[in-house]
Amino acid sequence: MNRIKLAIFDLDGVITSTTNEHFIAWSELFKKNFGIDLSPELEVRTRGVSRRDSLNVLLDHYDLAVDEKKLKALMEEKNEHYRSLIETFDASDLMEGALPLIEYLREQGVLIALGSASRNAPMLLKNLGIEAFFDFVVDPAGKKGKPEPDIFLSAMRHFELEASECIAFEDAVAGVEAINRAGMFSIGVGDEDLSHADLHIKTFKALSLRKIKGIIQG
Ligand code: B16
Ligand code: MG
Repeated sequence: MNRIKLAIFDLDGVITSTTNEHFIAWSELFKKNFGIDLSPELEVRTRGVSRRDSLNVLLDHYDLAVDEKKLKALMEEKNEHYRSLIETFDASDLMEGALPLIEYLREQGVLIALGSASRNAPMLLKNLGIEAFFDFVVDPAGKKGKPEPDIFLSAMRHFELEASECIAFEDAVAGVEAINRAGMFSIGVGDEDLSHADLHIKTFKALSLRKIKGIIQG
């Protein structure tokens, strides 16, 4: 009998990589509107962070202040460009090993949810052809963004589970922090310093079925 009943996946950086597309859209926005070339090291500070919070991080970095109307216009402009960049995404853009892991977890009777901060997540899941693998997709609208735990807790509550019955996968520092604050077992994926995760793997190839079976059986 599994102890773990629900696995929650982040999208960007875990199931597919849209890091470049997000940053290209932010970079063009700042160049066009403020004549600024975004410093590449800012990219990591927008990972897993909502659109509005990402924009505020970038504006603060350059000591720029805009009113709410301009803020909304900037978010909209960035999003339109970002959506045009991900239009061509398909199954070939899935992160290696992500889908086999999801399929294995489903075979083991574990429910699958998406816990992404991205409001474009439903479109991406469709483009990637993996909508049907998800029992629940969290709507991030109106929820506190990562590192607050709300997105992960929302999936847990949907299935009326306890945190000890959930695991979650994240590529971002703020995302792992959010899982930890939710009290769930956190699995950090990728090259970032995710030493605060309960388990950190560079790629899904590093996660054997034996290991994941051990985690879900507790
Ligand atoms: P959107 P995740 C996050 O996705 C991205 O990592 C982050 O860069 C982005 O700002 C955020 O989604 C919001 O995305 O503008 O599409 O609503 O990693 O939580 O899946
Ligand atoms: Mg992410």
